Amino acid sequence: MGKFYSGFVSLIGRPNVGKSTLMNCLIGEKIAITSNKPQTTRNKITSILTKDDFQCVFLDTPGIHKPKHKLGEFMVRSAENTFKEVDLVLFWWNPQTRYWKRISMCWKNWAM
Ligand SMILES: Nc1nc2c(ncn2[C@@H]2O[C@H](COP(=O)(O)OP(=O)(O)OP(=O)(O)O)[C@@H](O)[C@H]2O)c(=O)[nH]1
Ligand SMILES: [Mg+2]
Repeated sequence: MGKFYSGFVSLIGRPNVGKSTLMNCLIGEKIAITSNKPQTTRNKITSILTKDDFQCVFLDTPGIHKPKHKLGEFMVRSAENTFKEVDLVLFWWNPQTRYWKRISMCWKNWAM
């Protein structure tokens, strides 16, 4: 029997960039709600892709935005919290934004 690989992958980015659509595509089923309205995903959604030689757990997350209320704060926090749970983060991001700098700093702290 060959090697079996497994890991956790978080999907992170601005609202409405296609995170949930990509996860559904990778899994081959409609697990997460998708729509053309930003902030459709309100909480972390987990799905598992199992193949003969690997298993991948995807974490779809709410879009990162500047929160205007408690629900928004919860959504952004639930996305950022996945950083601590995963082996890999897939980012949809403009690297010149301030948020990206903040994440790079957080990432360094977590990696130490
Ligand atoms: N043209 C195009 N549209 C896409 C693509 N992927 C997703 N969309 C559309 O973009 C919109 C948003 O898709 P979602 O998957 O809901 O986006 P999301 O990043 O999960 O959004 P939030 O949950 O609000 O953060 C939907 O109308 C999708 O049909 C793509 O690759 N190309
Ligand atoms: Mg979504």
